[in-house]
Amino acid sequence: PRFDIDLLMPAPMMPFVMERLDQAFRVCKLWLAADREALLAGVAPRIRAIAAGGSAAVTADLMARLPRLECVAGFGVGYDAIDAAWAGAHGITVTNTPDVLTEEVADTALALILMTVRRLPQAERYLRAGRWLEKAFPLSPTLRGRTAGILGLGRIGKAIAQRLAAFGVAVHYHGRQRQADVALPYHATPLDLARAVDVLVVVTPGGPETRGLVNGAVLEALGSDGVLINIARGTVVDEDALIAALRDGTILGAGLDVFAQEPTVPQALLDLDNAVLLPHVGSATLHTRQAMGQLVVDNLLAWAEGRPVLTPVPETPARSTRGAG
Ligand code: 8YV
Repeated sequence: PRFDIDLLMPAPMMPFVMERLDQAFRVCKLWLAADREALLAGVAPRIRAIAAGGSAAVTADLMARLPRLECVAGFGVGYDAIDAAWAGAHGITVTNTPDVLTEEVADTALALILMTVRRLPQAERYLRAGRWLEKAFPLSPTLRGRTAGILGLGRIGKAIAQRLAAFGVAVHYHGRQRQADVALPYHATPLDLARAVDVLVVVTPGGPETRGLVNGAVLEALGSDGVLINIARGTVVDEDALIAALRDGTILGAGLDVFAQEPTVPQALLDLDNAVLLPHVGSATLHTRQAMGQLVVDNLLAWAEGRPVLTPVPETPARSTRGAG
């Protein structure tokens, strides 16, 4: 390899990412080991970087076992599986893959909104079941005249808002702070936002700060004509409260790309006809996943060459981006 650096890879990544990392580093592929614990104990003193693919958890416990760790490069814009606060406090750089997936995820969100409101998956199932031959598919609810609320108006939230505007849908938002340069109506709490809209789109980061933010009260405020869309993290929504709200008509429907315990989806959700369920495909195109994978590689190469990493997360202290030298 090009660098005299040991890199830990806890879970498999895209083949081209693994190839490029193999060319640059000595890569310890943890998932291949028969005895992971033994392998980890052996390499731990030498590991200086982690490439964290998929939902591989990079916990404080794991990082604390790696005394020379300097850089954790995550695949994905969301990095709730990485304890970035702990890393930041210990001078460890954490990177994610923002920007390159923004438009893709926003496209998925719009698709999910239309699928859910217009009941398009149900209509397709109806056709395939041969039921069209008997009678026309029942008339569906509409996007016309709706107001959407973006919960978390970051890069992806703004790309969704832009698309909704093109569809003639009014957009409001809630975030931790009102944004001075945003003209959209702001609501100080998720509850206030839910009261004002009938499509609630969850685009917040995951993690402890947003856990259960969309609870039973928020769903009740969204109302019986309301639609919940979640393309963020399953943890942001109280899944049990959502199931109850879908079942008893507290809300009209839900479009979900993310779940609390992926890839397990509760049977209660599978049983509900007013839920549209996708297997976490928000960014899942070859084009966008390649861009994300390349950004993981580029962040690690920048760090190894002593350059600033391209996309550090905010928890990363500035001084830790000095690189490996
Ligand atoms: C990926 C994501 O599916 O970027 C994110 O935060 O959730 C998705 O792009 C995820 O990184 C797991 O591979």
